Amino acid sequence: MLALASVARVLKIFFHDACFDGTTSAALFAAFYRDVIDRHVDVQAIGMVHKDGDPFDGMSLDADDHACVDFRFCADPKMRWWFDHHPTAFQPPALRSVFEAQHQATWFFDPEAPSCAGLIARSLQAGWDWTPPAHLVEAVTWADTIDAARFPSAEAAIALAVPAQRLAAWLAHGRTPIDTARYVDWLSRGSLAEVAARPEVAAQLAAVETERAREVDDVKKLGVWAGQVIVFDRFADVGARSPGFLGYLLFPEAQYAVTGTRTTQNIKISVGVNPWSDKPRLHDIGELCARHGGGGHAVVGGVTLRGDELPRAQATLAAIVQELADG
Ligand SMILES: [Mn+2]
Repeated sequence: MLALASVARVLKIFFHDACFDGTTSAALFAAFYRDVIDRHVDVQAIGMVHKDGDPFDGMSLDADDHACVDFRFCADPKMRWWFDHHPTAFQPPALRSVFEAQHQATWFFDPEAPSCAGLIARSLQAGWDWTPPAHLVEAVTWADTIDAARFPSAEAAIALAVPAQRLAAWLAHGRTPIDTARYVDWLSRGSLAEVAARPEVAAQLAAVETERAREVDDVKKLGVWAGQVIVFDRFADVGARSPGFLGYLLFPEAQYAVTGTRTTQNIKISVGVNPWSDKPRLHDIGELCARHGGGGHAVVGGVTLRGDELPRAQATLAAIVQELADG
């Protein structure tokens, strides 16, 4: 047990944006903080995206306390709490020696954990004897399933039948940073079903379902083969989404999928191994993406560049496809 004497007024939680596990992790930590550290804490949830260079550059650690969940290690001593399970958490790799030398009791890293939310739940139970409320236990179980793609089939993975999967699809696209910060607060206090039923969210979830049908047609037309890699280049279509698991449903022979998407702010290259392919995986995707300025896990990763770096993004996508296609 740690002695936690200081009372925090404002807690900033930096979390992996647009991600079911990232938001569940943030909601879980917010609930813990209210239960154990400061009942009246004002939580500010801030979505983080992986980018080339230091993603914390320009993020001010000016609150009373700071936490980072499901996202890269930040060596600033003001980042008192840290939980991550991404093998590429230490960038540059020299940061790993800071982590290892300091051994903070409030830093947790387990690259084997299927979800960061699961890692947080286990760590807070062991260290602070805190048991999450039932609604968050349910969300953690879903984070383990979704983040590790533990679905029996691509059909099951893209299903929108239950609130967790509808919310995961909505988080992946279609919401604003403010929506997401409010979502984290709601989930810290209520169940996935309750959050999905909120009027602010329900209408957007319905829109996600409507767009799914159109998305199936678009993605079918979009896929281009490069060896065993299916490539979805959506750079020309600003705001278009990554097909995610839908890509594997429509192109089940693919061993890897590489997608390029673009908003006005960011350009993203997403790379994944088909979880339902029985062919052996020859590449570590997180390591491959890290070499291009991104990161991720062994089976899924990405590179995020600035919105004005299209030529570099096109070259990066081509290089990644080439490397995967060469086997
Ligand atoms: Mn995660």
